Amino acid sequence: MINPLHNTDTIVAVATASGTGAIAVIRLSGPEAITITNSVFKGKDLTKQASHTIHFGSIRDEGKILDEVLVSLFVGPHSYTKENVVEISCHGSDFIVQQIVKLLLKNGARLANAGEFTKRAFLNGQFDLAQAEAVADLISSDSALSHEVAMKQMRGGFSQEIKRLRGELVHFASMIELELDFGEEDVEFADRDQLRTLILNIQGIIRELLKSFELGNVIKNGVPTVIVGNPNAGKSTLLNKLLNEEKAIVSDVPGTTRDFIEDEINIEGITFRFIDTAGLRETTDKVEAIGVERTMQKLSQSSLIIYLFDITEVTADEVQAELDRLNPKNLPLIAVANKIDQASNEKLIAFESIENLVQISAAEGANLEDLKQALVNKVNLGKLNTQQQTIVTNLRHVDSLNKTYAALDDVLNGLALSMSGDLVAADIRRALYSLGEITGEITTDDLLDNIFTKFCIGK
Ligand SMILES: Nc1nc2c(ncn2[C@@H]2O[C@H](COP(=O)(O)OP(=O)(O)OP(=O)(O)O)[C@@H](O)[C@H]2O)c(=O)[nH]1
Ligand SMILES: [Mg+2]
Repeated sequence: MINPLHNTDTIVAVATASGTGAIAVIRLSGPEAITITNSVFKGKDLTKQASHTIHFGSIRDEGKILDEVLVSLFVGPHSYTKENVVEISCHGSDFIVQQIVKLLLKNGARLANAGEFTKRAFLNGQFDLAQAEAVADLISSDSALSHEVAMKQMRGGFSQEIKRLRGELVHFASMIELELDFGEEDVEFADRDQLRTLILNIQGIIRELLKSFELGNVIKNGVPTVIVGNPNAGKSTLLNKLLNEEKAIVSDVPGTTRDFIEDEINIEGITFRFIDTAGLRETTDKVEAIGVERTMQKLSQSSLIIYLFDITEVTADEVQAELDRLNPKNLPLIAVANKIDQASNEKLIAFESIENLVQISAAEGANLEDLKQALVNKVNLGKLNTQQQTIVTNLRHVDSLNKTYAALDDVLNGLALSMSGDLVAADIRRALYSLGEITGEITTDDLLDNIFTKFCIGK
């Protein structure tokens, strides 16, 4: 672990988004953060002020005033990075911001790399790796659920669970290793039955965590929902109605949509990524044929299918046959009858044989609420209790959990075969290693780079 106040450069970056806002915040971190700021600041002597105080003054470049600002001081280790941190709140003009940053660079700061503030916070022990990753998730959260899950992870919910599992394993690993110290003597400090029970227990918890990723992924990245059907069924009309925007071209010419068009909306806290596609039909038009091919591709990649048909054009039997043909993998599918504004009562009744059919008029926006409800029900977050349940949202964590699980399988095999203690201990160590990767007890430079370069500069 790096000693917080030693051997690091002082870094600077704009912490707010670029563009004109009322104010912008420039952040510095490092041993010289306060002295560098002080050298361009006219007001109180910042080096003599207490931590967690705010000071009004001006930033000057050789006597010329660049801006009037507020400077917030955080003296290490009582700061985000545990180093000295200064936040300069200036007026939100990109020009002013750039001038101030340049001035700070000239006075000894260096531009921060992507994620470097958060990386320093991690290296200085502010939080563990899973929590650092949650900071990025929190910043990009765009729905109630993704926010809740990221917040929980940032506050250490997931990390605690992993640390608890690790703690129990460490105990056994050290007991077994202790046995090895006794060499030839036939001692057994680690109760093999207890160890087996513990491992089965941990594997059960890992299985739950892995299962939660299905949901975690949906929460974080949205549910890819493809809208398919015959040409002219009203797919693009539906997309536009759902998005409340004229995103896709609508016309009475069959084969209007050729490339797929997608956008997201949030329904009851869940993000759905709707994908409008080219209508399915045999076609001699080269471009349209490519579109149809892409539809089939999107169909196989999506998590949820809306099969939309024009109720005035087809019979219930035809629809049923098409449903069976389109969805051999049995993905969650919602059948939707469109253009009910033009359908007779007999027609509507004839379709009652199709299970869970939603009937809408995309053009008039009728029954769209029913469709939204059906979408939410399909995703079935109803069972979810985000308060209690730990939800894995990160592919890197899934990978580590899988590796841990496999190593634990090896431990079980070793126990079943009464293998020698050193081999069993090695497998336990391997499981510990993979678990430790999640929270960052075990790290490599590559791993850290990989994680933090995905952050943007200023985080
Ligand atoms: N009466 C009625 N007409 C509709 C309804 N929904 C769509 N339409 C009309 O049906 C025609 C086709 O609509 P689109 O949304 O372009 O159909 P599409 O499924 O995207 O068609 P392709 O892109 O060619 O596959 C347009 O003239 C729409 O105005 C509806 O609910 N009722
Ligand atoms: Mg279309």
